[in-house]
Amino acid sequence: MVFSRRQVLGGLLGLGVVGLGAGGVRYWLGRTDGAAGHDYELIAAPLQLELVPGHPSPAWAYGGQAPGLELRSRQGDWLRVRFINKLDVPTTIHWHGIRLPLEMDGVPYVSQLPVLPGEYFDYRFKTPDAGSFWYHPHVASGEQLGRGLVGPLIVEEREPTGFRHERTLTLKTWHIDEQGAFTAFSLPREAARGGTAGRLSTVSGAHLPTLELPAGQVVRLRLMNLDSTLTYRLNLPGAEARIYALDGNPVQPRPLGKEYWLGPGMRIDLALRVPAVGQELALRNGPLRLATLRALDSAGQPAGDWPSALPANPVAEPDLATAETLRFNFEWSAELAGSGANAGRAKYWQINGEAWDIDDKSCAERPIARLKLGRSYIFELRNMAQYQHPIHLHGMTFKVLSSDRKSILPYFTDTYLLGKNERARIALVADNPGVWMFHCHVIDHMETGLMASIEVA
Ligand SMILES: [Cu+2]
Repeated sequence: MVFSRRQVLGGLLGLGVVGLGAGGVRYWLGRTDGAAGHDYELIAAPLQLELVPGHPSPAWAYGGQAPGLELRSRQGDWLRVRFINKLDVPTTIHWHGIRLPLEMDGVPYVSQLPVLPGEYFDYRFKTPDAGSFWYHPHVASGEQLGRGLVGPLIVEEREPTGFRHERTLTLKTWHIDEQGAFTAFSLPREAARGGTAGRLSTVSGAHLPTLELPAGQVVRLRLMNLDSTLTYRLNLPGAEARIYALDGNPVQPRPLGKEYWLGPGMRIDLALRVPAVGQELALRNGPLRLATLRALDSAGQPAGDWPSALPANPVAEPDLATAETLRFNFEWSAELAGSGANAGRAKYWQINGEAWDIDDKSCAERPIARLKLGRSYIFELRNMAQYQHPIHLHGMTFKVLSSDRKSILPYFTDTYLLGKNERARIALVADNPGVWMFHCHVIDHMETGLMASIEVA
């Protein structure tokens, strides 16, 4: 594997995000090629974040925010991000859900070398699919995501959709105590179960915020679970809400229903009809309020209509008739942090009998499956334990076909929430060459074994 030469930062201190005001703007206008320059200068740096009033937390931020700056691209265009590491630890950026070349995928020692303190790395890739995506490191993920290195990436449709209003709502529950100090991102007894949960819920960086939305209008809510552990059982009691996209891929619009289980790394795009002026809705996780949505006077705008379905993304349709079936068992592992030859990190989880070791740089040289470029595959996923696993594949989008636990309307995604003891079938066309991570997005599970690589060649 050949890596790009390390790019060492010189004379760039003090620069912010080029040309951007707060909240991000459409930055792709007037841009035609990916050859030179960049659209964003994105800095990772420490930030004192006030999550608990009066008590700063020593967070890590992208673009001076945690969760990070919202990046925007347009379907089919290049996104060019100069990433500058001003932390005192190595890091990378992985672009969750984006189908891109391996060398832009942000996995240390697989797609690139870690970006060392003081260095920069130019990420440049086309964004083939429109939707709600996100970005985060793939190095020391428990701490780095835990301290706030997570951010939304919105890829806009090429043509206007029927939505006139939209809001991005990021969900993250922080591992901090009542004084704002960080608590353990991983506890062994939790890692071996559902993962170590945080304590303070936030929506777009604020605890229990009140968010104002235009009364009577239909608003696209991009809800993104950027948490390391929690599955949110999202519900909006009394609301008129319809699902328009799951994890960055459009679906036929349908009612939100009672609740939707949004696992770590997953996203859901809802159309919400905002009620009359002054009325409020509760965005909840099960019975727990996450945020209040308040309807604000929308200054005489005519009532909004439900937009038509979003245009499908150009994802190849797997050929089920010729597809080869591969089986993946997600299991508990008995291998605890040992001594002697087994010294090191505990491994509580494994895939087909193999536990990934995040400290072993050679793991990716032993892919758990080798796929032939251009062929279709069916993966049978089997969860052998009673904890759920949001299973994520890098580099390619897959189609969820069926489950033994619930009825599935087949849809394309990058992450599937595999429920306890569930069996599910997914399918894909192996159309992106490389060595791709296949892992659980409960970070505690990933860091204690539940990761593998899949080679496409
Ligand atoms: Cu898991």
